[in-house]
Amino acid sequence: MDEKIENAVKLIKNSYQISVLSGAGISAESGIPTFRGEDGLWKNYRAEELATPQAFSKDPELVWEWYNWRRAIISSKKPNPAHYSCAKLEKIFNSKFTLITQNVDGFHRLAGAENVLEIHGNIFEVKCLKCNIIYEERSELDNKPLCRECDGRLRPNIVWFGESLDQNILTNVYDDLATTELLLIIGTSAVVYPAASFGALAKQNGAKILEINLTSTQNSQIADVSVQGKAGEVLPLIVDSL
Ligand code: BJW
Ligand code: ZN
Repeated sequence: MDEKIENAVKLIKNSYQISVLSGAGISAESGIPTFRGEDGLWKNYRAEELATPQAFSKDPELVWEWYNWRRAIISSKKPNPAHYSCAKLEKIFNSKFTLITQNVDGFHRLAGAENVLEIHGNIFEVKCLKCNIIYEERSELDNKPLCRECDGRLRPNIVWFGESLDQNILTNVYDDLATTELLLIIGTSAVVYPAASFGALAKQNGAKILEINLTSTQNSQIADVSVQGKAGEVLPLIVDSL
């Protein structure tokens, strides 16, 4: 076995409580475009230009067009071996396992994981700007969707730049990062805060860090083991050796 994989297996075996922080890279092999890098553009817009409350106020139909395009892609794809390996880890560690994801595609739950903290929301949920109701909406939407309760304007239930993350979810995240013994950081460029700081925080709190990514990131420097490769290939190798 590759030495890095062997070391990764050891890190997991030596832990009683583990956590995962995932980003867009874990869904890349499912065929979901990541945000940054070559496939991160949509009609020449960057995510930073569309995922803001200002962009939505200025041109809600454009922002909905982007989300409807992404909703359609995600609906037509499925979880990959990396998502299933995370669910397997939860089966092994039971209540001593937490999955923190920046992804809004819902693939971790679809693959069977239960203790999932979706810190940036879920693309299949909508929020009414008039009555504030949040509900799941999987059916196809037009670019000017209205609330089923009050006819108010809907937005995606997603955390945009400049918006606060849900306080209850954040409390759970920070509680977890205070006690976890190992944080697996999978497929995130670690440039968007606060998630970009979770690795360093866990490390300060005494956790070991295992990173899986195609390239190096700011987390590579603090990682105890950093494996460069595809999550859908590397993670099953590790988990199936436990
Ligand atoms: C693979 C792979 C394979 C590919 N296998 N790997 C402190 C300092 C500076 C700025 C701030 C700060 N605190 C807050 C801010 C402002 C801002 C921010 O961070 N800005 C930065 C850009 C500098 N943060 C916020 O506004 C957050 N709110 C907040 O903090 O509120 C309080 C506050 C507000 C204002 C000021 C101060 C405090 C909210 C952030 C919300 C982010 N939302 C988005 C879009 C909405 C979701 C959606 O529509 O889907 O979430 S942005 C977008 O980036 C999305 C992602 O979840 C997020 C992270 O991206 P991710 O997952 O890392 O993807 P990529 O594409 O960047 O990387 C993919 C990685 O995978 C790469 O590394 C590849 O190599 C790898 N890879 N294939 C393994 N097969
Ligand atoms: Zn409403």
